[in-house]
Parts: sequence; C-alpha cells; structure tokens
Amino acid sequence: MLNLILFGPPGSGKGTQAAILIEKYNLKHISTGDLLRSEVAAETELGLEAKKFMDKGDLVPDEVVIGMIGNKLDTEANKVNGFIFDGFPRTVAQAKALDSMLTEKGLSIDKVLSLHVGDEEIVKRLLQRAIDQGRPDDTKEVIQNRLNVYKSSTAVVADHYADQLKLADIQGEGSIEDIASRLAEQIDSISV
Ligand code: B4P
Repeated sequence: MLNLILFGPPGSGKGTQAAILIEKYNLKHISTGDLLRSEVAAETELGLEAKKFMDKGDLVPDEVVIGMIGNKLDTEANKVNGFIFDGFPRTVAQAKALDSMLTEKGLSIDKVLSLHVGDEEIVKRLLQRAIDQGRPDDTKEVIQNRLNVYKSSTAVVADHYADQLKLADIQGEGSIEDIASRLAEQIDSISV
C-alpha cells in the first residue's frame, strides 16, 4: 500500500495533481471536497448541513468529515493499492483521527506532499475557476475567508506530519506538468 496526502491551501492544485497521480500510481482518490459536493448535489441531510459551511468558506465540522472518511476506508481499504487523500486532513483533530483509523487497519501515511503557492496566484486561479465552473465558493469574499481559515486552522497540520518526518515541501507554482514531475520525484523516493 502507498498512502499519500496532498496538502496545501485552497487552489494550490491538490485536485488537479491528484487526478494525474491516481493514474500514474494506480491509487484511489479520496477528496473530501468532492465527497461533500456530491452530498450537496444529492440534497442529503449531510449535504444540506455541509452546504451552510461550504458556501461561506468555513470548515465543515470535524465529526462529519471524519465519519465520511471512515466509511470510505471501511469499504475501500482491502480493494486498492493505496489512497491519495486530497483536502483531508484539514485540522489537527482530523489528522489524529486519520492516523488512528489507518493504524486500526495496519496502515499508515507514507508521505505528505505540501504544495506551496502564493496568495496572489491562488486568488487568480480561483477567480478563473469561478468563470470556468461557477463554483459557489469561488467568489472574492469567500476565497479570502478560505485563505484565512487555511492559515488559522489547517496550516498547522503540516507540523503534525513534519514531527513524523513525513512532510515534503513542493513548489506549487509553474506548469501543471512540472509540478506533477516534482511530486513524482518525491513519491519515487519513498521505499515501500
Ligand atoms: P476543496 O474541494 O478541497 O477545495 P479547494 O481547497 O479549493 O481545492 P481544489 O482541489 O478544488 O482546488 P485545486 O487546487 O485543485 O474544498 C471545498 C470546501 O469543502 C472547503 O472550503 C470546506 O468548506 C469543505 N471541506 C473540504 N474538505 C474538508 C475537510 N477535510 N474538513 C472540513 N471541511 C472541508 O485547483 C484550483 C484551480 O487552480 C483549478 O481551477 C485548476 O485548474 C487551477 N490550477 C491547478 N494547478 C494549476 C497550475 N499549476 N497553474 C495554474 N492553474 C492551476
């Protein structure tokens, strides 16, 4: 098993790069953003609750997101070569919960790939996505809140994995192909 976390601020290219890496390494993609958006689209109880937070750019409560990941791990863990977690964990509580859910299954995270992108570039990318895809949380005010939430609640998750010697910092600006090569170099250096 090869288990990776793609980490970084909103708009740092996590979803974009995950799509490339799952093909290259034959891994299962778990994006909490995608899972939550499909709950919203299906108008489930969970989705209706999550939407209130997502539309403002706030984090959905930990217990909701952790429960969702727990279900995925239970149904998928014995069927796949490994996971790429994208957009999860976003708080230290989520990171600790992930560590223990994996330990229970005899698994662990191999590497956390942390994409670094400046605020100005992030705002530019997300405003462009607003034009291309019309996501409700890609407005100027909500983007600013998402960046603030990242700095106040999520950035510290990197320290949790740095303490475990699993953190790799990657320059996340440049062409999508160049960034994919930088990530592959890090992944190929893991001995599993
Ligand atoms: P996410 O769906 O995770 O949204 P995101 O942080 O914006 O990342 P995304 O993967 O979409 O963007 P990417 O960088 O690939 O979360 C949405 C919301 O869900 C959160 O705000 C929160 O409310 C909730 N949520 C999700 N997970 C949660 C959790 N664990 N706990 C609590 N709440 C949670 O791409 C951005 C754009 O940049 C794309 O349009 C892409 O085309 C472009 N791009 C990518 N790479 C580029 C490059 N190299 N150059 C130029 N453009 C590039």
